[in-house]
Amino acid sequence: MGEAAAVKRPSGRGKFISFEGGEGSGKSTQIKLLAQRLEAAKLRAIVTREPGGSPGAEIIRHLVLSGMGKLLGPEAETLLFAAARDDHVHTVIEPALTQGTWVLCDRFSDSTRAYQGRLGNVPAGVLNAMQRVTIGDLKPDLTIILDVPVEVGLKRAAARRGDGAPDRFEAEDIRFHQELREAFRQIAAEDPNRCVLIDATQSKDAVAAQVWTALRDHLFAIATSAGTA
Ligand code: T5A
Repeated sequence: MGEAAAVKRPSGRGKFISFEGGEGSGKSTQIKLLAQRLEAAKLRAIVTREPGGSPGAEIIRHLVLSGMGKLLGPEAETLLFAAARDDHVHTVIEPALTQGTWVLCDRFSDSTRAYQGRLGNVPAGVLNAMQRVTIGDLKPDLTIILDVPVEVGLKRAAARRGDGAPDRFEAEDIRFHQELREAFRQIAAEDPNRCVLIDATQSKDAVAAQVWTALRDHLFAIATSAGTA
């Protein structure tokens, strides 16, 4: 039986899947592999990213990753991420989900919790207020958190970058990245119904197989048991 026939597909609103993790953990690689697999299963999906994903948000992405936001301080930098997310959610993510298209997003609000919250010490009350304005009740149906030791992730990111300069966050010191890893592991532990933590030191294909298992267990199983497939 082919993959398309084997998967019971839900109808109606699209599913929202975010990928999170430290620098170089393999998010972009896994999103591409998942998009190909969903396409083979005849599911309509778009791949997008944060910061960015819409024309307005891509302008803010450029600003933030250049280091400009850092000069303004953690709270102002958080506002920039929030402005980018607001545009992205309203012009790309929500319209796609409403049309039944699945959305695969490279980073979303958990990145704000980890980078600006835990690492930037922006208070939870500030983050919650911004979240209410930008995304309201929207949250991913499934979040894949790719976990790699910091040295592995930074080495991969450096190899991919070649001679280019590290961006605003890649340039932070090793302790920053270690705490970041802990922040994502904590997010996964606190919300096991939504988050799946995957050991991303494995081969690309082995990680992709675990991503697919997570979809099957968290999304397809729910859709099937709800009788919507
Ligand atoms: N940010 C973002 C915030 O501070 N707050 C927020 O709210 C949001 C949304 C975005 C930055 O913005 C910050 C976080 C980020 O620092 P970015 O340029 O989008 O920056 O970069 P990242 O999201 O950090 O992603 P990276 O581009 O660093 O890495 P990926 O996508 O995780 O990794 P990927 O797939 O490009 O892989 C890196 C290299 O490793 C290889 C790949 O081929 C590639 O060469 N690789 C593997 N090698 C061996 N085994 C595997 N399993 C491999 N998987 C991938």
